[in-house]
Amino acid sequence: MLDISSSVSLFENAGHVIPGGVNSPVRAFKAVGGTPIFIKSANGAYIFDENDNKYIELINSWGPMILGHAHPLITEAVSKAIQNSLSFGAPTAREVEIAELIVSMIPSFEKVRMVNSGTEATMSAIRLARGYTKRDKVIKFEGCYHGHGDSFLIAAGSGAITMGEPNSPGVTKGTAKDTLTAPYNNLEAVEELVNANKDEIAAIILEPVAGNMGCVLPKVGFLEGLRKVCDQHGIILIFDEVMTGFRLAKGGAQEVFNIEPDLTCLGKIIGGGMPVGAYGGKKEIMDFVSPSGPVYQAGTLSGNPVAMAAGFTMLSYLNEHPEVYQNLESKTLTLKKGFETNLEKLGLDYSINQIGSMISIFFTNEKVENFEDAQKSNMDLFKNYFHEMLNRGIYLAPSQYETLFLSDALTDKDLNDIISANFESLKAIH
Ligand code: KE4
Repeated sequence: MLDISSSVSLFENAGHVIPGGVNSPVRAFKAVGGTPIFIKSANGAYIFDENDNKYIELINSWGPMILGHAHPLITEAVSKAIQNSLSFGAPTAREVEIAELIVSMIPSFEKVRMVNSGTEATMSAIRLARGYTKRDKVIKFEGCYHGHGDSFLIAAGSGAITMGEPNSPGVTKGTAKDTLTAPYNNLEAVEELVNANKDEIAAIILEPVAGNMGCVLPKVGFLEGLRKVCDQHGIILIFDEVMTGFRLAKGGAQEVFNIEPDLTCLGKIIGGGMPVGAYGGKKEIMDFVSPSGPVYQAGTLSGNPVAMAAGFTMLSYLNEHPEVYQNLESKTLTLKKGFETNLEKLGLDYSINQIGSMISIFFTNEKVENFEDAQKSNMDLFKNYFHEMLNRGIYLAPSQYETLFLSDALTDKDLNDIISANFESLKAIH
């Protein structure tokens, strides 16, 4: 067992002054139990905790560190930017540069607005869709997470076409009634909702590849079907690419699946590890955003020069080195093949979903195509697996409902170490 005594005492102290001892719930290890590891530093594919234990990293700050931690180009850009002060609250040349770069990278973009988180991006996109269409209702999918905006903290309604119910205290019934939910990959359910709420639906929002119920891919025809429904009924199609943007390709999932949403939300990689989000799309819609239009949205630190320096450096590198995506896919396929071989050797037939550098093992032998399927996973097995891997120095997302993200800093030896730890851990829990 690793000595994590420093994390234990830090977590104890943290609990006295921070709700749950963390600044974001998933970090508290609630789904897997035990003490969250307090990280002191990270470099490339490795993170180090407060007891100097070294882990191979497969969370990468939930996506942003696609090139690995402390990439010299990014740390250098940030160090340089800081010399000129940290924030002006006024327009800067760098914001124009990064906006031009993002518009050139994301197929559906004509204009983009920078914000400070994925949540801000999705909240703003929904408000814009409602303002533009003058309609109130939105459709989201069970198991898709779009940040902590009130309109998204909604459980599925009791019936297929009943309105949503709050799934957090503090979200009002008034808000919940305007969010309808459908099972992911279920086009018929969407058509039923649209027909039952004629001309009342402003937007359909989804993760084009889901990463918040574990990694779940769109079934063939699902995204195309949503595009068609939106075109037929004047509904704004919003891709939440906070995870998939710049991860699956430089143009995100919309490039991979060749589908043009009307609005796209971005986060994570866009900031290179700094707090950045963005939303964008066709100029006809984006020009509805203040100050060019009536839909209000603002932010003191939006387009912050230090964050823009990190983000611009990250995106420029990805834009100029498309080979990163081939590398990432090949490393992830090596991992997937290793996991599949291990499962076969141990007579286990758990499901693995993978696309690009996103991968999840579900502890169920059934296909996982939506949230209901994902819920069939054996959570106790996942929990034990998580800790077996952690104790072997492999840092996984502490929930079955999260996806793993690889970085291009992983070496062949790292991949082999992960595959060996996977075998030993699976063996240990069965
Ligand atoms: P943030 O507000 O956390 O930057 O982004 C919210 C968000 C929006 N859309 C998608 C598809 C997302 O995955 C996220 C945030 N992802 C989680 C991981 N499942 C962030 C980790 C956390 O909540 O601490």
